[in-house]
Amino acid sequence: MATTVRRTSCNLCEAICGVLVTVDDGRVTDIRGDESDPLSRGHICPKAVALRDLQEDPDRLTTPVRRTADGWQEIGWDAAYELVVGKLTEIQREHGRNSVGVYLGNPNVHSLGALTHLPTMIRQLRTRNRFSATSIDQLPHMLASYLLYGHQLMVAVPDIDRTSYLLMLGANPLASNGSMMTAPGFGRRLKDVRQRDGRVVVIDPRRTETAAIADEHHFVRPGTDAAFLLALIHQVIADGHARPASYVDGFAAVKAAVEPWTSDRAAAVTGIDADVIRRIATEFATADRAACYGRVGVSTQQFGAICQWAIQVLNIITGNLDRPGGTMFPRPAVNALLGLGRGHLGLWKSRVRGLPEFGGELPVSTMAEEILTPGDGRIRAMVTVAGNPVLSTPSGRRLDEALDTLDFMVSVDPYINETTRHADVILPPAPPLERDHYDVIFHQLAVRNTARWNDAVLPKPPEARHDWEIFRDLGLALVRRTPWSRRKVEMMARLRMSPRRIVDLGLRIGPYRLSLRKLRKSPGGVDLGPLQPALPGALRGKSKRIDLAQPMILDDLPRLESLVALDDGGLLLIGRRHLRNNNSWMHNSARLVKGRPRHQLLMNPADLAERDLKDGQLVRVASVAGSVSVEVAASNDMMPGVVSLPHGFGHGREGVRLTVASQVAGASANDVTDAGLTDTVAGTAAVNGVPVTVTAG
Ligand SMILES: Nc1nc2c(c(=O)[nH]1)N[C@H]1C(S)=C(S)[C@@H](COP(=O)(O)OP(=O)(O)OC[C@H]3O[C@@H](n4cnc5c(=O)[nH]c(N)nc54)[C@H](O)[C@@H]3O)O[C@H]1N2
Ligand SMILES: Nc1nc2c(c(=O)[nH]1)N[C@H]1C(S)=C(S)[C@@H](COP(=O)(O)OP(=O)(O)OC[C@H]3O[C@@H](n4cnc5c(=O)[nH]c(N)nc54)[C@H](O)[C@@H]3O)O[C@H]1N2
Ligand code: SF4
Ligand SMILES: [Mo]
Repeated sequence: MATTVRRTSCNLCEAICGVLVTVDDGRVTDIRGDESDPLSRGHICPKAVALRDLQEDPDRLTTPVRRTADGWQEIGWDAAYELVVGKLTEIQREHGRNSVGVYLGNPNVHSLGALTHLPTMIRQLRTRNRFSATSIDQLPHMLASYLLYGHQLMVAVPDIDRTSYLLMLGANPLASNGSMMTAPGFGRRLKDVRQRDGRVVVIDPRRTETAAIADEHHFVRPGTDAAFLLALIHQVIADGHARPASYVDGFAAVKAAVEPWTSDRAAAVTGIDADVIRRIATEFATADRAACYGRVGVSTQQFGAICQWAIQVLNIITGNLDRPGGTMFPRPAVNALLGLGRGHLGLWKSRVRGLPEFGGELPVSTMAEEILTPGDGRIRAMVTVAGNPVLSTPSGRRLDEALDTLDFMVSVDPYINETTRHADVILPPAPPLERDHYDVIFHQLAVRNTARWNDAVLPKPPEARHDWEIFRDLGLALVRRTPWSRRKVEMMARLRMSPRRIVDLGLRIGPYRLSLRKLRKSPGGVDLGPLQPALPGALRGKSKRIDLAQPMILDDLPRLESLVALDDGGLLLIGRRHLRNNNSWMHNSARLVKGRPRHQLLMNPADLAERDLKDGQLVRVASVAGSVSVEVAASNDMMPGVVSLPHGFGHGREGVRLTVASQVAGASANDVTDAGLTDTVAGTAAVNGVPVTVTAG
């Protein structure tokens, strides 16, 4: 038997762990952590082994399929492209460019080929109805980066390996493995902070797995973190602890804006003791090196933009931005900022609700209404790529129905799931182990500068296509239909360049003058050292200054006045993640889904008792948008008045071809979340803090 051990990386989450894959006669027999990886140092989680399941899953599509009256029929690639491009151009010719909508899902940022070729392909559609997971995820981070640092992707990450005080809000890296900060082995890194006599403080409406290993955890009423953060800033300033750098403007305006937010007022709103708020403010401001970090729980809520701005302001005024152990800007070998514009907000608005675009995309919460509402500019065809918005976006049932009304839909996806079951054509890309990989995005967010290129572990069968080849061929077919222009030539050249060539170029013009040849000599990756201070030089604006006084945010602060009314005895729904789940997919791996069930609604025993409900019974969770029936589990880890339901469950709808997943219990949280509930600043979906009722049934 020919046994080889190949190095690659796991691309299933943002931790990008290095892995060793053993291949026996073309079959994967073992997957383990790579100790020599300079970033992940041997760490992996249970999901890594699922890379093998993805490879071998009999439900995974390997050729394009087309929906017919007699069910799905396999077709050739060229015929599929012709059908797709013909339909899309026909619909656009008849109804205008915006009649084609696009949804780009999460796994795209984990695929090299999607990053190099998908944006160029989508540009050829010239539609303003573009949506992605960004607006139900990290949009507020990108907005804060755009406003303060001049580029939507210039994200400051906590320098976790050197910090002595980490304040975390709305993040559970022990389940998620970290996000908007690539720090594989997050748990171990947290323990190291404490071993160095540092402190880890967690603010979360649930006592999470992360809270359990922190020094301190405080419940916070969902959606009220903004008040907590403003009170911290208030207190830091009142104590005379503010020391913004010389290149920071707008301090006076911030001081005035946080004036009303005393610790006492914030305590009444958040449920966190005023003394605790004051103490955290003092400890944070006087710690050697402190970093404040907030993730999904403080992004996908009604005040996400204020939260992410306030987190930056707290780091900035305490002198922790851009210093070791504070929050810092990575300097990756390929500068991802070059591949993406600086950002913009509100250049156009959504047709029905008038919500603003950000970076060229409209809020995903408007997608269903843009399909369903008659009139000029209505979406009549959809392109979805690596996404399952029926399960992943709010008011999912409505979207499910909306997709049914389309004239045409094409999905680039390896599975027939709750979303792609509506497609007319599905184009499946080759799986991760058959691809070359370089992490353009997550090196940009990593807590240490490293670089790693991986050749594909397994050969791709000749009849399969890489995702970049699919985007190249669709893109070229679309461009060919346009009249000659300089742009046309440029687009064709860009689409024809391979990901290898693009990464090689990026490495060569990058700060370390690497090349693909050099990187391939170290398949375990190269270490480029700890993060380094970079400001003000690295700021994107001409002035090289940071202006804290962003009108868009300051003008939004009065909306916080509504917070006082929240405490009405009702229940607020939040989400959660589990180590062995991955958003709406990977439930089709039997190895991953085994073990104790994880789909239940978690509820504090006092809230159960108040409603005469019993642990384990079926309950109905209802909001103004919809309801689901699901088992409830009593949990003392839940803040009273808050219930938690993970998203991405609720498989097995008609036509779905996910044999294992269809047997997984649970309901879709997004059948309850409400597309009408958004952070109005940039339209981010507020899937945390949704008012619900829970009754028997
Ligand atoms: N209620 C609630 N809803 C949420 C969240 C929440 O916290 N609460 N979280 C939100 C967040 S942060 C996100 S990012 C979204 C994620 O939601 P989506 O953007 O829908 O992403 P996934 O659920 O990861 O969808 C994965 C899809 O991509 C396909 N896929 C996997 N790998 C590839 C590939 O390499 N190529 C292609 N073409 N397809 C592939 C899978 O088959 C699957 O159909 O969900 C959001 N929804
Ligand atoms: N195993 C696994 N890993 C994943 C994913 C997955 O589905 N499974 N998804 C990946 C993706 S797409 C992303 S974006 C990241 C997300 O990474 P994280 O942000 O770490 O995601 P969560 O584990 O959902 O943690 C969010 C926390 O916010 C809390 N929360 C909810 N509402 C509020 C609130 O109002 N205030 C505060 N302070 N907290 C609140 C929740 O209780 C929860 O503990 O994870 C990634 N990693
Ligand atoms: S933490 Fe798990 S899923 Fe994430 S990259 Fe590492 S092995 Fe893959
Ligand atoms: Mo996400």
